[in-house]
Amino acid sequence: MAILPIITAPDRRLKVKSTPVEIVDDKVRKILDDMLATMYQAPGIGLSAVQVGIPKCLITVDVSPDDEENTPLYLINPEITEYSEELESYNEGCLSLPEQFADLDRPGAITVQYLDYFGELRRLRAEGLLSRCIQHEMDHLKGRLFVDHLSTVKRGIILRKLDKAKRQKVMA
Ligand code: GNR
Ligand code: NI
Repeated sequence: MAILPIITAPDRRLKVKSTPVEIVDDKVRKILDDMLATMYQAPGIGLSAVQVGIPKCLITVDVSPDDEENTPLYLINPEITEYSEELESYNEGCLSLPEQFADLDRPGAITVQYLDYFGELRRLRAEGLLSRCIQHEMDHLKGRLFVDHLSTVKRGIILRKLDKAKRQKVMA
């Protein structure tokens, strides 16, 4: 398994719309294995392939608490078939916007349909952090980051903070 470099904003590659996978073969499973290792190493609770420069509809997720057994989830070609009407607020972060956070409203619960690691069609009802994470990852597949849900002013503040942090890293 390989740890892949995670692309951070601003980068045009993060705006690319991902394309569905046609066949779930060993090549796809190898990407998912590398994504999971990269996600755990980061550490993060989710990762989309586009964040490691592969614009395909592939997502890994694991929202299990640190002190519990890992429960990795692989979602291939996910589609949300149902959103709850109730919105929930959560302080969202992103590995492609390191150390930046903002409160964001999203539907609290979703139903998602996807192909699993073996190419089997699955349906999952998710709520709480799992629902949050899947919606965040599916945004990545559409070339969207969580800051794209914010006002121009709030997005500008975060992107400038990120730019400043990056420049200070170069200087140090
Ligand atoms: O690790 C992550 N944590 C997180 C917290 C709140 C809402 C979404 C996320 S996903 C993020 C990893 C990531 O950037 N995935 O794309
Ligand atoms: Ni993200």
